[in-house]
Amino acid sequence: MKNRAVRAFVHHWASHTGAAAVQVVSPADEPRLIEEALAAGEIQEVVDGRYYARSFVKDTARSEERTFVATGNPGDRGIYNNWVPSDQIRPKVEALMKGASAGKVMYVIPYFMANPGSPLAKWAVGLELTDNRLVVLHMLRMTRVGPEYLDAIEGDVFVRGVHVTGDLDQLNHGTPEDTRHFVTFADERLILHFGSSYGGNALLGKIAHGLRQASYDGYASGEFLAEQFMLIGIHDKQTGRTRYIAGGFPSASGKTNLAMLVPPKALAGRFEVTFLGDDITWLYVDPADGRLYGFNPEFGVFGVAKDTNEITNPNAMKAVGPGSGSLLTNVAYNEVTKQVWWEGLTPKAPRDVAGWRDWKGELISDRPPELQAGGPGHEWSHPNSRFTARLANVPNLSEEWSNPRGVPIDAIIFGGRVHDREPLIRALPSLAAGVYDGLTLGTEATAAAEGKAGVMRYDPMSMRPFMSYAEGPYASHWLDLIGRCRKPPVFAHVNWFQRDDGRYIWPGYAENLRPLLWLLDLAEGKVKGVDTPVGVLPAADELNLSGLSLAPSDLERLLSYDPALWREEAARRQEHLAQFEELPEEMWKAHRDLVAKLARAAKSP
Ligand code: SPV
Ligand code: MN
Repeated sequence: MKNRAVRAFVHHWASHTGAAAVQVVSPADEPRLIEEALAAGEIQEVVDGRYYARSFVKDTARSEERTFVATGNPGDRGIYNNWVPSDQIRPKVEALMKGASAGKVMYVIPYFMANPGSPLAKWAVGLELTDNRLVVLHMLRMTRVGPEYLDAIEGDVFVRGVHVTGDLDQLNHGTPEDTRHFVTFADERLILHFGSSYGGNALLGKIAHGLRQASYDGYASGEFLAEQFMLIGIHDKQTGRTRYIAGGFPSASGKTNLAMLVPPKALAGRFEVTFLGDDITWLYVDPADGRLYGFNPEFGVFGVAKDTNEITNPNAMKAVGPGSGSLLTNVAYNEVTKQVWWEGLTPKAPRDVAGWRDWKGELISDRPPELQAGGPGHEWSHPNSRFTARLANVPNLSEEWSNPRGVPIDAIIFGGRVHDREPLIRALPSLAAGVYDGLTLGTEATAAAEGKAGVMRYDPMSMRPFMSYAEGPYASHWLDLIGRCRKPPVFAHVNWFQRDDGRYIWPGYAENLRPLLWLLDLAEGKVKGVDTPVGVLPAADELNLSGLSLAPSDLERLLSYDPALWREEAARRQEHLAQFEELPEEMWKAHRDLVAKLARAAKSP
């Protein structure tokens, strides 16, 4: 690698971590690294050119408590970003990393979070140093890798990432002495992650650079937004047009399924959904046409395996299918047949348990007979088990995926899991109402996750775990940036999760295309909708329901709202918003508008 700043950085950290050797990675190294990882037992073969890995049992997900944003400016402290002063945390992380890669190879991964030629190219260049070969194999799928990306730059404008695995058995996970540290020094564009080799904790291009660092850069420069959004095209074969929707949904609430959607039979003749991204979108305004453009900075999909099957996500099944070279992590593995299984892949776990091991590596046949079929608390796979596939393997990948400019965004949607209050879809009448809706986005804690089941966890813009600066300025930046559009996108809130006594009222998955088509019709004035205090809802006859049988009472529930529940929600939002300093007045005004409309709605019969 030619860049002097790159060489200096590598020298410094190789010496600090005590690595035994340094290797620069390019895609040509993939076959060799696979061979080495197989030989070392780090991965195992899955039938037809795929690979299986297990992570350390206590290292299976992101850890929000151990993730920090550090800067030199106390004004960057927000409610959710876990801000710490850089000078306080830097010595701690550096001490933990000192000598911690002794005897290991330090892999140098030059990567790029955009398409070459992107107007945001300057923010997309990164360098990850890691002492873990499996992390390299993931990065080769999740990012564009190659020394040329860093050789092309002048000076030192690249994100510097150092990942040191540490002795995973000795990190005191979940105790007051927990030594894991995942720190983004946002004003220095430096990422130091110590103590995990899993997912976003270790693949630094993804959420550390792609979300935390990039959203800070976007704010500091005033030029862009980086959000945990999926990005799709909806192509209408009748008109020949494709319109684009970006959407924020909290982690693990169906973004990948939505982005890979195959239209239901009755709509498939006319519409096609094309995949741009399933987890991250960078957004900017092109002054040439005054439109908001978005692109996916990633090169692959790191998707939740649980419940992925031919019905919920047929395209994902193909993306991880034979010959795809995909990696599967923490699912169940059969060491005899070399097959994989996860909860929801089929209704029941394989009946013949011979050769099967659960995600911890334990033989299913060693379990007492009544626990061999799995079930709550005894799952074969981990709930955060994942597949890692290249975008090139996603069957509905958009032709525009490699367009350096990205795609013009027609609509922005937000959605969480809400069992009673949120209608199927409600369009929001203005930019301020849309940003307000994003800031008050919430999802109900499920029994499996943290928090009390059913209790609302607010997750602003679905960025709560990835916030890098304070929420007030964050809202201002949104208003400012999208306010520059001459043709701004429409905003809407969606909810696939309304329940009636536990039963989901809306079938979800492929059917989710229907409310999105309504939104696009509304944006073009083809339908009018029904004006309510919470936004514009579809009239029952405006939703294309052909081929779907839905009880009229269910449809009515999906397309209505309950003012009493919304008044309770408005009171919670008041508290939620009051935490944020320097919240722009437009947000309070949007909140007061909602409260006033709800009060009037309550008085009418
Ligand atoms: C998420 O948790 O939102 C992810 C997976 O996308 S990870 O990269 O591990 O954060
Ligand atoms: Mn995510």
